[in-house]
Amino acid sequence: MLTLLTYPRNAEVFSLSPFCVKAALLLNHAQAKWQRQDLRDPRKMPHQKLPVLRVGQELISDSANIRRYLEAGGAEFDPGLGKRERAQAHSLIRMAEETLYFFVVRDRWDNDAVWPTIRDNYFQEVPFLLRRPVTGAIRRSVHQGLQFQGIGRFSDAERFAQLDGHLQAIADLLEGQDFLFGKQVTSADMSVAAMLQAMGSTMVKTPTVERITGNPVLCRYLTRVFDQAGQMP
Ligand SMILES: N[C@@H](CCC(=O)N[C@@H](CS)C(=O)NCC(=O)O)C(=O)O
Repeated sequence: MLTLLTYPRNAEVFSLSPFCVKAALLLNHAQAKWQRQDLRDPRKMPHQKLPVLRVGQELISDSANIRRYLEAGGAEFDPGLGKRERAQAHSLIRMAEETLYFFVVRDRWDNDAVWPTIRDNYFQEVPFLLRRPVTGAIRRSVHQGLQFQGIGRFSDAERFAQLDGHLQAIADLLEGQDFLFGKQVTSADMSVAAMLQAMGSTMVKTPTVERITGNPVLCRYLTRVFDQAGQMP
């Protein structure tokens, strides 16, 4: 039995982390037998990040490595896609994980309206009296990361203009079809849907959240991807 080491649930959502959700989608589509084990502190993990897949004594860190492991065992996440479409799927995955993801992080960590829920949810195991100083330092380092990545430097207006462009591009790709490459879920859907779901499920209804929950094309798409994936532990 494989074990996915994952951040805990966020209400109905499999995990607070979209990368853990992506890993769960990959495992379900590969029809693997797996279970979850929730962690809040990834510091003992190979990359100090989650998800991690435990296979016997081995720890496979990073959702892309988990994908490669499942493919080595025969899983096929892009059935029917040719070379050009596989390259396009690869680009969409990079857009999801290296662009959309940072909108989620910015909305959760660098937003005073959301921060108390992050502090008291992600860090509920830190004793109450230590929680503010410990989490304050972590929040400052995430803030610096967002400045370095660049998204932290945009005004709200600039950021929303960019986000609207990304979301419109996804909606345009979905026009007339169920999934990004047609009738079947592919690897690109697993990354894009995981990021959109995270963006729409931040614990406070921010303008970013409303851009997902108020968009019927994206909401229907998310329902299709998660319905196809089946039950997750
Ligand atoms: N490239 C990694 C990204 C995983 C990742 O960024 N995980 C975040 C949660 S969404 C994490 O564990 N962060 C902890 C940290 O950076 O300290 C993957 O695809 O699995």
